[in-house]
Amino acid sequence: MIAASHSAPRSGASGGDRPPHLGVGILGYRFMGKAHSNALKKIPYIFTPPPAVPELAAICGRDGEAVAEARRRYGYARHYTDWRAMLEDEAVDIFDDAGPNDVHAEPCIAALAAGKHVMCEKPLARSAAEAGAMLEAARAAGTKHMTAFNYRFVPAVRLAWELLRDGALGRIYHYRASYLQEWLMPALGAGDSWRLHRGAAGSGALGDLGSHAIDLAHFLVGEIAAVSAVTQDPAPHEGGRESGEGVDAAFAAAVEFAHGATGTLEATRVAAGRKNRLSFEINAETATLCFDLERLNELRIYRMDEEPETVRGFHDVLVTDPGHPWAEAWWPPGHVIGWEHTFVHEFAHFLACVAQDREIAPLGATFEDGYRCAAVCDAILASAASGRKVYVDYKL
Ligand code: SOE
Repeated sequence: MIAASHSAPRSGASGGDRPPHLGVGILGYRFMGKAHSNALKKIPYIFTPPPAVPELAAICGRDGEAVAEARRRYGYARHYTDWRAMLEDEAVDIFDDAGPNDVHAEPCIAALAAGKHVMCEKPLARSAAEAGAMLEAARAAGTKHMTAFNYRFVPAVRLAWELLRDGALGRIYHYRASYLQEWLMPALGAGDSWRLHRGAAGSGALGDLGSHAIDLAHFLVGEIAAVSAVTQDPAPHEGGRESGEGVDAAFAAAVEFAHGATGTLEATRVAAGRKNRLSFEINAETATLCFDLERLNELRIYRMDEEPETVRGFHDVLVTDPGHPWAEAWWPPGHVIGWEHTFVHEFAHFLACVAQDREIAPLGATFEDGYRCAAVCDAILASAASGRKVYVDYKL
C-alpha cells in the first residue's frame, strides 16, 4: 500500500509536467541547518518527478563569517545576518527555521505574516504560550506550516502508522518510549550550547528529545490527557558550569491517553553508551510493535492474529521492500537508509503539500501538532514541580 505522501507526486501547482521551483530561505547553518540543506539538495534527483524543485535562495545566521562559509559550502545564492532582511528577499517562498528554540516564534510569525510557507524545527517553541502564538499566526496566514518532527518520516515508523491506522490492530493498551543520549555525561566534557540554557531552549532533554516521544505518541497512539512526571537537573559538568539555569538533563513521565491507554515517556542526556537511541513499544490488542532508532530500517512485530500459537514470535521486518514507505525512492531491498534520509522524506512531503496545495496533516506535524506537544511539555514540567498528576490543557 503506498500512502499518499510518498507516492510519486503529481506535477506541481504550476500545472503542466514541470514541478514548480520554490525558493527556500533558511535560518540556521549548524546541525539542523546542515541536515535541512542536505535534504533539500537531494530532492530534485531522488524523487522523479520531484514534488517541487527547492532553490537554495538564502541562508541566515548571526555570525557573518560562519554563515558566508555555510552559504558557499551548502550552495545558497545569498547569505544574511538579519532574518528580517532575508524575509524581504523576493526569491524566498519558504521560510525554514533551523535555529535555536528562542529564534522560532518571532521569525516564524513574521514569515507567516509575509505570506511565506514555514517549516520550523522542533520543539516548535519554549512553551505552549509561545507555540500558541505561532499557531494562531499560522491559522491567520493560511499558508502551509510544518513542525519538523522528522521521525514520523522513518519508513519503519510510517509502516507502524499504517498498521495501526483505523484501529486495525485493535485497542491500544500501552505506549512506552524513551530517547536516550549520553553527551551531557560529566566525563564527556560537553562544551557550552544553547541547548543548556533555559532562556534559549525552554527546557532540556524534555523539549529536545522528549518532544519526539510525545509527538510520536500523538501520531501513532492518540491524545495524551494527563501526566505524572519527575525531572532531573544534572550536577555541574566538567566545565564547572551549571547545565544552564536548571535545564533538565532527564525526565520521566507516566501518561494517560484520552482513549484509555497508559504509557511511559523518558528522555535523558546522561545515559552512558546511548548515542541517539529513540525507541518505542506499542502493545495493542492483537500485536506489539517495537522500533529502535539505532536500527532504524527495522520494525519488530509480534502478531497474535496471524500465526498459530505454536509458531508465534517477534519478527524483525526490514522495511526496504517495494511497497514499503519511500522504498521506491532509494535502493533495492536491503540497501538500507539512514538518519539523514528522514529529513529528505519530511521535506519532500512539505514541498508536495506546498506545490499541490495538499494537507500537511496527518502524515506531517503542523504547528497545531507542535503546539499540542508544547502543552504536554508544560504539563510535565508542572507535574514535576508540584509532585501531582496534571491534566494537559490544550485550550489555545
Ligand atoms: C533530529 O533527528 C534530532 O532528534 C534532534 O531533534 C535532536 O536534537 C538531536 O539530538 C538528534 O537529532
